[in-house]
Amino acid sequence: MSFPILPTPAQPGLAAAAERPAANCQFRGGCGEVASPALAEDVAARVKNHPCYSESAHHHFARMHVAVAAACNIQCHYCNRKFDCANESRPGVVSERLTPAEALRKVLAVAAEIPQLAVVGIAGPGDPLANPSATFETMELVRRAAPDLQLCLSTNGLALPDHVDRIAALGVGHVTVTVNMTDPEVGERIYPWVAWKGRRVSGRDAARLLSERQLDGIARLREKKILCKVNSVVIPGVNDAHLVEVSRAVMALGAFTHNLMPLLSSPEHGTHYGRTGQRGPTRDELEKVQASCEGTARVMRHCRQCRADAVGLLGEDRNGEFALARLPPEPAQDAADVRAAHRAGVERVRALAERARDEALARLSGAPPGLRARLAVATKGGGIVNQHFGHAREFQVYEVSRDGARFVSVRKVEAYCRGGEGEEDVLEAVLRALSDCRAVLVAKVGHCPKGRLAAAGIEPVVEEAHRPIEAAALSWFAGFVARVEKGEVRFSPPPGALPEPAAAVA
Ligand code: CLF
Ligand code: SF4
Repeated sequence: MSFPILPTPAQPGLAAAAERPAANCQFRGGCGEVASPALAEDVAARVKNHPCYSESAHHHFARMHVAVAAACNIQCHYCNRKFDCANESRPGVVSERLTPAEALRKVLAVAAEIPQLAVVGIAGPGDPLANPSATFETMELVRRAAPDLQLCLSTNGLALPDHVDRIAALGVGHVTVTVNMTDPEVGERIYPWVAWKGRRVSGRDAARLLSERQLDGIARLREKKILCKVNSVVIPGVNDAHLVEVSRAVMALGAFTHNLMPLLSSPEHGTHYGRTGQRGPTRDELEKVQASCEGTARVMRHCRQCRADAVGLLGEDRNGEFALARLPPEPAQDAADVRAAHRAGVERVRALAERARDEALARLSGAPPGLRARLAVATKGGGIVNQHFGHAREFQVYEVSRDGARFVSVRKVEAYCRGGEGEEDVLEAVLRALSDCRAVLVAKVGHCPKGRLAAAGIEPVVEEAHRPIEAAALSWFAGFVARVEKGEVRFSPPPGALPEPAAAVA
């Protein structure tokens, strides 16, 4: 028996009310934000500083995961228990597992050092709800010690319906459920078994049970007004064509956003998929699946598939600085006032960035509507073009048009510059990673890579350095439009250009 899909309800917290669009901007969440209808005030307030629920927030706010949840209650073919939970982390051993008391010590130490910290999450290395005592005790301790930090957890959903009341009572505002299928025929190719009431259920029955529990849990989260993000691992040939159905089902139940992540699979991970040669999606395949879901869901595109012990802004991992052995013996003093000052500072920075974006958009009002281009940005945070090309370990790719700058994806790379020397093979890989981009906006770039980028048709741009990303992207685009109009450059649409924003979310 499959889980009954409820009639499509109004999206919790979504209001039809129009928010003032910026100049001619049609993306009401702000350029670069996921295309979506305007958010109700209470929902907007809950997502605006959460780095995973808001693309804009991930430039300014950090999260940390505390690895208190060791056990798991299901088996995924992309997971090897010696490694992290692949639902929320790239494969890699967590450095250390923590007790709730150790987790609190670590949270306070991180909070004292990283004023951007906004969220404490539990995402493994197993499943948080297969370890309810440790998970909830940790959350209680953090809630009492640092009430301004948002609590977040990520689960496979099997035990979710049993714990939603407790989650709500603890004030956990954000829950991620990994939903890879709603069709048990697909599911049996992903999950060999689930543990249920003291026995193992396998095959199609396991997938059916898991799916029913996941969907039931998502519906219950909605009843409690807890924001739910759904993660799906895109597995080519297994669930890639099915994920649009998943998207429809979870959005109908009230999920807030859908995060479609590539399968990470390699023989050395020791997973079933790794051993049997199941590959992950190519960049184009992933973007195609994301685009197919975009008509139904807010699609998250800035996920970094971080580890279950990650610390810092999404693009960085500072966990190594906070190993237990390096922490002060007593809990550090909390620095709530420093975090409050950071939040206030971010508000001022955002206001300035929005003004700069609106001015740039106004200058583009006469640009041809069909003209668009992709560009890459090197940033180390703050929403600014502020990273040296050779130091960048990732580039953020935007698609720009007269309507604004929309976030497309993150391209992870190795840093080109090592010890003052450029690595040729690394540069080749960077050029491949940015092959769909017309330009790369950086704080600085060396002479050699500058020439190689230009030869590859990717314009290295330093003139926009230290400006807010959206304004910088739009400003470069204004120059691009002028050159197209003069016939100096030929326009061709980016491969797999983003679809139009969803008119409404079901
Ligand atoms: Fe962590 Fe997940 Fe909460 Fe974020 S991560 S539990 S929602 S605080 Fe974020 Fe990391 Fe992607 Fe997860 S970037 S893997 S989506
Ligand atoms: Fe591994 Fe996470 Fe799947 Fe459990 S839910 S088997 S920890 S990937």
